[in-house]
Amino acid sequence: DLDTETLRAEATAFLGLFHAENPQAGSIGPRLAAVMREIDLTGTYWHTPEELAFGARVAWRNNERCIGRLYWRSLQVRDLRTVSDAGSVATHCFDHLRAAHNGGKIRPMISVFAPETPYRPAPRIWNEQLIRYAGYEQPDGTVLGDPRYRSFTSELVRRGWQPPERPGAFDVLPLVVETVEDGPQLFRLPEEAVHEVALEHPELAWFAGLGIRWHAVPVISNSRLVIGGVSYPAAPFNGWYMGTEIGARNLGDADRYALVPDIAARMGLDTSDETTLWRDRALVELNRAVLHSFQAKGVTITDHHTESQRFMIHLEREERAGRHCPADWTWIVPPMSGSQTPVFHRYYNTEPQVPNFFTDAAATH
Ligand code: HEM
Ligand code: NRG
Repeated sequence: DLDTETLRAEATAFLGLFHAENPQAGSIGPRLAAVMREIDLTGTYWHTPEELAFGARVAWRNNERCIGRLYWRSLQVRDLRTVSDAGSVATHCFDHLRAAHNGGKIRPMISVFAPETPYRPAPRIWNEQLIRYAGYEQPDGTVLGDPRYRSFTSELVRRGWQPPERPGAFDVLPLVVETVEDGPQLFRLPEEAVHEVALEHPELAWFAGLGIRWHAVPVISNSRLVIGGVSYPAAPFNGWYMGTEIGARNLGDADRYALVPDIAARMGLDTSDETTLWRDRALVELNRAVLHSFQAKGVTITDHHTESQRFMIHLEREERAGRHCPADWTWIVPPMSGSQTPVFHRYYNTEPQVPNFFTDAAATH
């Protein structure tokens, strides 16, 4: 039928790529024949560990939104395809957090759980990332914590999650793993798997008193990894943070923690007149605090100038390898001082490529 027809075509294209870039893997003929036979019999096929690792790395290499792709070859791949029950998925996610944190020297890593198959739906992780902070709607309509997770937080409360006795602005949400057998199940994250950095500023002594913190490792957990037509809906992955993700967006956006007006006021800036650029000045200090605090604690982080330069090197390397590197300007250009980075001043290939990561609309909370 049409589905297996598409699967055959995507499997063929992927195996072609795999064998072209990995000559040591031998000739494609026998492998291709075996995969076609397997699709005939089962409606899907099982990647070799080598195909899986290559496919995950190339999915990163192909992701048009990621500025950190220079390191795509270094991705550590945890092959957990035989793991499918909710409790084991959760436990392996917590192990992933510990292994990726690595005492502060963060390792880019992906954990690939059971694939989607015609005979068994894959497990799914509801959370956007393994570590996210609750957002509690207050009686006065404001939100305590991260407003982005306001509806997800109330959904979890409906499902029996008990927030801490005294709710705070940085309460880690439980993990939700859904399987066909057991439906969605909630798991509290073990404390030692959650590493956080308390923010302080290199000069502004009052900054530490604000009690702002952020988690050390971003592990995206609601992206579907697709390799050669096979879907892995549960495949959480991480690299390290670029400071602006935290300082300019998570803590700065008006619909997130919205800290800029408060910091500007404490800096004594004139916030009655936009032309003083108080927003820009406060945003810079907030971002300096993020980079400074991660560095002081020995947790890997990068700044948007360094990462932009590295991305330019990546583009050069890809071109030299004869590949078209797809990139989305609106995601690649950093959210502050864009024109001060080289990635701002050019156009990119936008033709999408597979393998890749896809965000399921249904899985977004
Ligand atoms: C997006 C940096 C590693 C896959 C991004 C973004 C940044 C970034 C700044 C944009 C995020 C945003 O604006 O919200 C980095 C850095 C890494 C890294 C510094 C350090 C090694 C990885 C790894 C993978 C990956 C290991 C996958 C294996 C992605 C994907 C997106 C993305 C799929 C799009 C996310 C979305 O659609 O929300 N990355 N990244 N990145 N990155 Fe990376
Ligand atoms: N902006 C999000 C994270 C998105 C992906 N960024 C990375 N990915 N650095 C946030 O939590 O702020 N990564 O795999 O390292």
